[in-house]
Amino acid sequence: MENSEIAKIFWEISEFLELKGDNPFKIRAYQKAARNIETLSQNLDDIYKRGGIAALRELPGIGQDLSEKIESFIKTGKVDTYDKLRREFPAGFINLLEIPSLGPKTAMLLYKKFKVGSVAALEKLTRSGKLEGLPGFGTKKTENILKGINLKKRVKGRFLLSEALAYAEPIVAELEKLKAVDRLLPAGSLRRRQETIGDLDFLVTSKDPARVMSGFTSLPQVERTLVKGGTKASVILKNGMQADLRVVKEKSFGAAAHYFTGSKGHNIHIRQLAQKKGWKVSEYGIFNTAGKQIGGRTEQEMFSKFGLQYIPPELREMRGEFEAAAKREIPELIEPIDIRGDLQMHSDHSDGSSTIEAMAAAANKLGYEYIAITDHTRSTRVAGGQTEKEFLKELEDIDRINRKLNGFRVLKGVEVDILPDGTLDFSDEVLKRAEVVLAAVHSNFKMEKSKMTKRIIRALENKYVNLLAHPTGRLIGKREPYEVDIEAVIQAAKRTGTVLEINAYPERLDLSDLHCRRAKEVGVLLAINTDSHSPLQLGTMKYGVMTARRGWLEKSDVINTLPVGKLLKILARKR
Ligand code: DGT
Ligand code: CA
Ligand code: CA
Ligand code: ZN
Repeated sequence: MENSEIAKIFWEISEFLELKGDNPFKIRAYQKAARNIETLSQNLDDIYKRGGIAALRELPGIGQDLSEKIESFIKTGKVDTYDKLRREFPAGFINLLEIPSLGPKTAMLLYKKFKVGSVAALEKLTRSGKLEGLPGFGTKKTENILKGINLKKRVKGRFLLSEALAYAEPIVAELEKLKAVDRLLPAGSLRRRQETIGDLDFLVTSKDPARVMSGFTSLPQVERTLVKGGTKASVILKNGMQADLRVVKEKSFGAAAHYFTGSKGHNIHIRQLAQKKGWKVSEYGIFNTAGKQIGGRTEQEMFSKFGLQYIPPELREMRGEFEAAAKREIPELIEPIDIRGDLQMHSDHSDGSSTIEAMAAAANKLGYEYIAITDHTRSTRVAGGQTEKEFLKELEDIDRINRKLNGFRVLKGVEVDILPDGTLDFSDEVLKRAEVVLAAVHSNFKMEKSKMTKRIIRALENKYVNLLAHPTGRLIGKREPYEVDIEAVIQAAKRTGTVLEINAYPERLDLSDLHCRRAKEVGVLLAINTDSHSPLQLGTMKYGVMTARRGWLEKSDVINTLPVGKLLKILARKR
């Protein structure tokens, strides 16, 4: 069983309950559990095998009731509550729920009024213009429905980087166990750390390709085999993803690694460089005019033979990497080990599932020197946002906790809401008391572009705002970024000395790689934060680092690589 399967069931249960107008706390509990499960680094199956239902109950956000539902799903592949709820609603309606921008309430309305029971039928209906003019269905709303349909089509069949990595991991482990496998490299977009992954590409060197082929196609993760040749195979995995495997000889390993890592555009450029010299490049090597192999045993040679500095996989996107490599100006990309702390997370003072102490202990274990606790403010009621008074009380708790911690530091932070007019949810008097103020948009996402841009810039102009959290608000495959002039926001960050966040939460990765790069060019500093709601989620930092690397960032571009003293100085520079 995949964790994502049970997470999806919990999400859907929450949606059904919402539709029925059930208890909001119950709904929230399902959503929280689903979110926690999605970012869990271990497989629920394994946890259950090792510790039974008691171990499930220890997971954040999973109580008696939900642990029983997980157990039932592991044992029988079914959850009764879910099946019952589904039966209460018509099947056609369930199909509509798959559109990201369509909430259960609107879906139900459309279903009842127009008897549409499929995504295709809804698209037709929306395009016909019949929806416009209905109460509650302006041009904006129908546009959003179409956007949601497009979004669903576009990401269809693609997987989040985090999902693909988690899925590839056990496959890599299984393949490495095969005796016939000498070298193994997961290549393709996965190696380039692209934010969504179409399929997995494995490269193997072996003296016995036939053995590798049969080993690969009989992996437990394989659903069915599409192609099985002498050195190539393609399979469909049980999660619906395709995986390709290629076997090459040792002397071609570098050329094949380069070829199968891509991107396609990057590969084509290398071929053109070869042509200019009268050479030929393929996945088997670099060959001279006489057809003799003159390079390609190592990947390094794929660059050095052309007088280029080595280009890390994350940069192979035809975004100026060849020019930089020729000038020997490839950046020294940030590494996970450079991270010294995490500046966005939630505790049980708002919608987190753990105490401040537990978050600190977990971060300490990861080798961090500090964290900032940044609970929500009052306007974000659904996420347990605190009043000013509750927040000031939390600060006292943090002081008390810090006195007990040896050297590790919990910074006093807050994730304050940016209200529709760009003012903040807490007064300056209160914000002043925090060491790290993150400002974020959590409501009124559908503003006009110029208004949204003004709203955010006004927040950046507040001298207590250190950081803009998840600057575009996107959820990959679920919600488009809000309409905002990101260039103007980056310029405002520069002018006001505000740091921009790379939110490492797997479906956010916000800022995206390209925006990070632009921020760096303009001279804006960044912070990579996990936005964790439980200790286990702290591990998602790696996805943020991957995004930063694709954004050409170095250690010096990211403030949470600094020791706490220097960090606090940077944070204090606006005040
Ligand atoms: P994906 O799977 O859509 O997330 O993206 P990739 O980049 O993994 O693409 P994929 O799986 O089609 O191919 C893996 C790599 O193989 C790709 O990055 C570059 C190389 N490759 C595939 N087809 C071609 C091609 O037609 N020309 C060249 N030059 N390289 C190719
Ligand atoms: Ca691929
Ligand atoms: Ca492929
Ligand atoms: Zn937030």
